[in-house]
Amino acid sequence: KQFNEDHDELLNPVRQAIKPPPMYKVILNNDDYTPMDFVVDVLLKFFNMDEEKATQVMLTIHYDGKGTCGTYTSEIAETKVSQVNKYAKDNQHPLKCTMEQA
Ligand code: TYC
Repeated sequence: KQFNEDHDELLNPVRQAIKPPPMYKVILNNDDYTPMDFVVDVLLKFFNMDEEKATQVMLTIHYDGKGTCGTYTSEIAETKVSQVNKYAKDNQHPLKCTMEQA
């Protein structure tokens, strides 16, 4: 019994180290002004989608109010959110990108 308890305690840092990291969904939110073509462009440019997938995701967002563009670790998700929001702002569109835990 004592052996098993010691063994368990020794394995704890190993279990922590191999635990998968928390994942985050990167989300695009619908609005009334951003052109559909610009949203498709964002999905092609930042989320490595092909034209057909990008069009499908853009229409889902348009009809449902928001949609998931991809699922990433916190660091990569944060980078995508900043890049997309900067790209939208630089092009004077109100498009908003956000993230939430998957
Ligand atoms: N609703 C926009 C329009 O009709 C298109 C749009 C789609 C905007 C998705 C934002 O995340 C978005 N032009």
